[in-house]
Amino acid sequence: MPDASHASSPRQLDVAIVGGGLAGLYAIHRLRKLGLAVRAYEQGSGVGGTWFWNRYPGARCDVESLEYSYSFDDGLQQEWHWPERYGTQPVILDYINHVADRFGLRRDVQLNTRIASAVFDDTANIWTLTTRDGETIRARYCVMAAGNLSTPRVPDFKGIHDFKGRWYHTGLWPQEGVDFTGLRVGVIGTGSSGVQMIPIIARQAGHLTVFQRTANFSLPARNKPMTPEREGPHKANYRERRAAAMETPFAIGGHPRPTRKTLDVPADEREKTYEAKWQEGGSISYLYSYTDLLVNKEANDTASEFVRDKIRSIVKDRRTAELLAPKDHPIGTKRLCLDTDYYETYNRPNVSLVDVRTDPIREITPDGVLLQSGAEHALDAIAFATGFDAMTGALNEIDIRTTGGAVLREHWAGGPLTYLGLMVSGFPNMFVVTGPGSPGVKTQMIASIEQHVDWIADAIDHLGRHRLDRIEATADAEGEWVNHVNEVADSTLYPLANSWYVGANIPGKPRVFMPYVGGFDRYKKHCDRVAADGYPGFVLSRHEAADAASRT
Ligand code: NA7
Repeated sequence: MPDASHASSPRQLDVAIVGGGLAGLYAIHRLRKLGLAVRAYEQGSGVGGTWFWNRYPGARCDVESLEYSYSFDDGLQQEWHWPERYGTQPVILDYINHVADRFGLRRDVQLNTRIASAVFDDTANIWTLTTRDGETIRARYCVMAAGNLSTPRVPDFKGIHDFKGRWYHTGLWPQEGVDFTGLRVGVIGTGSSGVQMIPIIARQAGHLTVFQRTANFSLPARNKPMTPEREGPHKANYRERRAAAMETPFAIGGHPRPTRKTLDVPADEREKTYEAKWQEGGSISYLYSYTDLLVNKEANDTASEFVRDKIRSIVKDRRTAELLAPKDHPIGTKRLCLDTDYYETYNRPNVSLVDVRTDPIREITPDGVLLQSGAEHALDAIAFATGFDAMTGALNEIDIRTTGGAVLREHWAGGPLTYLGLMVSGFPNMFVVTGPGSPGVKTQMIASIEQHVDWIADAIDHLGRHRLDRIEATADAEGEWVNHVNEVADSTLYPLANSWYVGANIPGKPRVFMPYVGGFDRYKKHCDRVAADGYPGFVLSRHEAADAASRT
């Protein structure tokens, strides 16, 4: 419960952290080590963020578990045992809870607390955060660790509230789980969440109807139990492996970098390479087949067609296979899904695929889903796998402004503007973890979280050591960075896809390519250089009014 005792006298912090997921927890740990008074505010009733909320059947990380974990403490990474190649949601949530206990983080997390507004007082040099329950918190610095895929979106379908059955969203899945046994179930959406969930629901449901607007590429995960032969050598060289991962574009180690261009390789050799990668499982390995798969359309076509042919060979019904074979985007330009038996599921007699690209959903009726053509699909339950207001949704839900008149929603009305994805001009002392303009979502997320939080902690430490107390990105640096992010994206195939990277799943959202796709390695070096050079692109200052206020 929110701590009502602070309603009248605001809590005073050095750093207020919004979010109690992987980023918020590490921020507590890292900033506390600087001797700062910190506290994280988390709307969930438990820590874990994404892994707290996304409890849909089959929810699993698509990065291997030995990689997708914190690196900041060697004892932690040595003692934790991951039971499988890829972590499931329950196991990852257990891990996060273990971390919270092991490092005593819970005492600085306030659960069930949603931040409604954050206002920076330009004169007093202080952020004031207000919770939905009216508690106020004052802090010198504010760290937004609110997540990139944390604002679930159910499309605004007419009639949804009159549906007689039960409906769910993957990102707000009931903690007690859902029993679909024998029911007529509809899944709307075939991104990563739908692709993971569909095979499992198909095994429970009486009948499963999948409503697909856009086919996505999916590769076999080839999940398997962790073996001592896999775990032992990895842990024996964990530090070296983590350091090597920092030198890669996705912050994921263990995959040799490609050296050859796709079209320099004879077609039969290419097929063998793709086949080996398909058998190996995982997305990085496949995208690392050749150097140019994400920048050369003709090269990409070969990798895309290989997967389309796989789909055609697995799915028996030809029409269904063609519907499932993506043709509107190059492979890898949308989040590449990993699955277990996804395409095979469409061979089950109790599963049908409905193409809502050619015949869109008109409305949800009390009995099911009605399409524009008039066709109606009777359902007992609907699972929305329709995604999130990605990257900007969580911050835009908070009323973030300054007494000087800056309003984040207005500043970002045409798309998010940041410098390095870390700060926003006009909003001093507010840091963003893995936000738009950073490579976060295109990398092993925990590596990016640690890199961002370390950079933020070092910046705050730098300010303190130089008796400074304000840092702000300049508008020029922000503009240059946004241009750079766009230029890099435009040199790749990414902008060809309608994905959440460009906000395409949210009607009316400005189409801007949000992640930095120049690579984690390049980005980290750039951030390190900015810090080493005394923070060019930022204005660092000492704030007299705040000094006066703090003396009174
Ligand atoms: P995604 O990847 O955004 O997928 C959402 C899916 O829902 C996608 O197939 C959408 O089709 C579909 N969708 C959205 N709105 C509609 C409507 N109105 N009608 C029909 N279909 C719709 O979200 P996920 O949760 O699967 O994955 C998010 C990330 O989490 C993932 O990338 C990983 O990083 C982890 P569309 O493609 O827009 O045509």
